Amino acid sequence: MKIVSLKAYEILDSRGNPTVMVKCKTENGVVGVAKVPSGASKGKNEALELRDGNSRYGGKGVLKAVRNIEDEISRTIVGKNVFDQYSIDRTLINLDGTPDKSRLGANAILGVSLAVAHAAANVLGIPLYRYIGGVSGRILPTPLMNFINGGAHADNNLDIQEFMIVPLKFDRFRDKVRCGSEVFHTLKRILKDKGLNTGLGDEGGYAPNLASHREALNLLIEAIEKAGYKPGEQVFIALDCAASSFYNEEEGVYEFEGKKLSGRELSEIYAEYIETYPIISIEDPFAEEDYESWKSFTEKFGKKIMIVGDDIYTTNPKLIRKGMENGYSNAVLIKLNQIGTLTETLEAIEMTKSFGWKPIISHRSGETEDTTIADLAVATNAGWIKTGSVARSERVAKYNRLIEIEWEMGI
Ligand code: 2PG
Ligand code: MG
Repeated sequence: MKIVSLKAYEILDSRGNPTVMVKCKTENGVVGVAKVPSGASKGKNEALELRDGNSRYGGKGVLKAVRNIEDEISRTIVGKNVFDQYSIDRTLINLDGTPDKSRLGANAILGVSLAVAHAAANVLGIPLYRYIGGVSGRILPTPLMNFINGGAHADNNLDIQEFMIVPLKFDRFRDKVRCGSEVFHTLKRILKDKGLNTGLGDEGGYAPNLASHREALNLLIEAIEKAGYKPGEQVFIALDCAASSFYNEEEGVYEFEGKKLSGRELSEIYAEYIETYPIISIEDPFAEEDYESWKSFTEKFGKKIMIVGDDIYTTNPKLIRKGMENGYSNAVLIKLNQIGTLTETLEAIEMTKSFGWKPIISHRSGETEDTTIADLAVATNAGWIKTGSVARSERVAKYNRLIEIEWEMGI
């Protein structure tokens, strides 16, 4: 089934910044649509998001990426078989010709790669998770729900970027969502009673100023309990420290809660958190270049919790392999736009699993209503998804899509 056209549009993401939308049309008139997300706390090795850099949208326009899709990429991809996903992705990578997809833009390339996959699924009349996962994609992921936002995602005083609850011990996905929603609303009441701000951050979690990171953890525990759930039995806690964002590269120290800390001192603080709270996962506990801290922390806690590499791997199979060889972590955050094509993302997931590590399929802080990651999580049996809070439609869209898939599967 031939691709007959690629159309691209400059649209907005959830932060009001421009991003890329792509429509791929096949010869029988079927269309596949994809909308590309965008991060705020980025790894240094991420594929490059092409921005115009002129006066429009404060330099963030994506008209160059749009033009690249409609000119050069269209000329190469139109006429190809929509089912040749691997070969289309390879063609895009070769056409770009740079290691970080900076010539055509990873936003342009990912938009096309995903629009092609959606078109292929639509031609077959099957959902995307079935197209990607075939009969083997069947596991609904456990969500890591970000209820307190800090770091680069909020204007408050929290260094740690994401405080998440993990409703784990429930049979069905929709029960995990219900638990999340109940805890979220209970947390709002608690914040209100304490006179704390209930405004939301970029990923839909609350973003109050707090006395310490421990206060954030205590608030989550209180909310879980007051909502009628048992922390440490049914509901757990996960953190994304995004530590590169509070790492002072020149001095080689972490600027955390107003102090300057070494990697070892920061590890000790995390160790205390792990002892006190039912933490099952810590993402980016250290800066992406602080390999020694990653390694010794994983040696100590790798058997007990998930230690998740995001900025350190950027969904890049080569970097994930290096992490495995050196024992940096035991889990990998998977973001389509860090690497830039669907098939490279699938390769990263496969590799992660082949080491016995856990993949966590993830949104970006700048999102759209696109729900590809929900289908991807089911298709690959990833087991985990991180897609923000239960408020704000760009986050909720993913939860709703997973609820729909669960019903469709008859679970
Ligand atoms: C992260 C992500 C998503 P951003 O650090 O894991 O939560 O944030 O998209 O800003 O990189
Ligand atoms: Mg992260």
